[in-house]
Amino acid sequence: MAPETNAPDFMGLAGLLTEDERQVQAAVARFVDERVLPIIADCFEHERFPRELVPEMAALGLFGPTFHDYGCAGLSNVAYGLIMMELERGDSGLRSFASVQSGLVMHPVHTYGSAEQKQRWLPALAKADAIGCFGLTEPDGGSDPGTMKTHARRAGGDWILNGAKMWITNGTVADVAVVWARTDDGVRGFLVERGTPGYTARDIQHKFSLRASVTSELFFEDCRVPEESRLPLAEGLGAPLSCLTQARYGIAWGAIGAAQACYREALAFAQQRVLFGQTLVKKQVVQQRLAEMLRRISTAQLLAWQLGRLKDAGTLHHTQVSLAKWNNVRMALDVARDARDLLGAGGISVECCPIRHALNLESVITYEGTETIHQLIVGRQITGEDAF
Ligand code: TGC
Ligand code: FAD
Repeated sequence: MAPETNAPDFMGLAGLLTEDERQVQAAVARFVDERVLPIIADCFEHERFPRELVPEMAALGLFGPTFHDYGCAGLSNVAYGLIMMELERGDSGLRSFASVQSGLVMHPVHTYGSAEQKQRWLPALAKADAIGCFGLTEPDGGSDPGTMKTHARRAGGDWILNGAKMWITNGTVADVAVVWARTDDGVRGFLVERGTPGYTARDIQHKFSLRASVTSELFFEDCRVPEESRLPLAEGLGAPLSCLTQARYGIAWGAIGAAQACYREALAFAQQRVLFGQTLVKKQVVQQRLAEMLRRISTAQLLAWQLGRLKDAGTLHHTQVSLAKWNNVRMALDVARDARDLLGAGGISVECCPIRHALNLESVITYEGTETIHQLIVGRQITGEDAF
């Protein structure tokens, strides 16, 4: 059978999926085609997060889909990855929203929370009756969270938080913030509710990337939270870093969707653009560029799929996620930039998707560990030497 070159699925990823996984992917693809693509360029241009889509995403079961309890769907990790891939084919902003809600908020509550915290928050987060955000990065540097300044001190049975978090997705729309702070006993996590005295959030304006996503600063000034709001099982920096592994896993899949969208638009353009008496697809250099995009997308797909298999088997190591996040986001950014160039001048318009994806991917390659950080994580795994 001839390989599929339009989606593209050249190496037959679809054939490696279960029927359930294929159905999940098809449902999310339909949602993206019908509900996201018609509005997303306008949202990006006008710096608007399409919040009206969130209840529909919840109804599709896209939040916390791998959990088997609290009203979640109990899907495989491969299915979760496919969800991320389809959402990011729409826009990195929507995938970001889902990454944060599932990987950075539901995951820590599920893994490190008390029975009461889980009961209170997980069903609400799954239904998007509550929105969450994750505050780790600080104004003085995100790559080294071990040096965070935000701190929490005990005051009777409560905790008093002081500090600031920066570049926080969903910050001003969140009902609950997972906040990481230094204490006398090491790093601890707190669930801070919107409206708690001393906790404020403010949007970061003038972004030229992820314009269809809310990014905020969080401030804590003598913010008092009860001991019941501390995540009891989260002890040390390993807890927030384990959450990053979940989100990075989703990004390794998501970036493929962005690349697929760019490749398809470049291919369609090259098939109809006539220059020097021929369509662009008849030019050797153009074929080489399209083949290069396809090669890189195909290898990223297989990498992501194997990552999902390892995660489903419970044997995934976080350094493998680093390698895939680095590879797949770099791939997507390069594909988006090249697709933008193939479209010529029209490629700078928001009416064509590659410029939007390329600008978004400038954030994606920075957040959840910059490319350099992931190279150093893999380097440390190879050599045993810490070169941060
Ligand atoms: P290090 O000594 O390496 O680690 C401390 C402890 O944590 C363990 N660990 C991990 N566990 C699970 N998953 C991971 N990814 C882990 N990485 C490390 C480690 O084994 C150790 O455990 P133990 O028991 O031995 O204590 O800590 P370090 O201070 O040397 O830091 C290493 C480094 C640089 C890799 C880490 O700080 C890092 O990953 N920095 C990058 C920070 C980052 O990615 N921030 C992301 C913020 S959230 C975000 O960007 C959301 S974007 C959301 C969206 O919109 O999609
Ligand atoms: P820095 O850490 O200051 O890094 C600056 C440069 O130094 C980078 O090029 C980096 O690669 C390089 N560098 C760092 N360390 C080394 C080294 N050892 N050797 C050589 N070079 C090095 N954070 C959250 O906590 N929650 C969120 O929801 C969230 N959402 C985000 C949304 C967006 C749109 C963006 C852009 C960021 C978001 N972040 C979030 C923050 C993100 O995780 C950080 O931006 C990222 O971790 C990098 O931190 P930094 O920006 O402070 O850069």
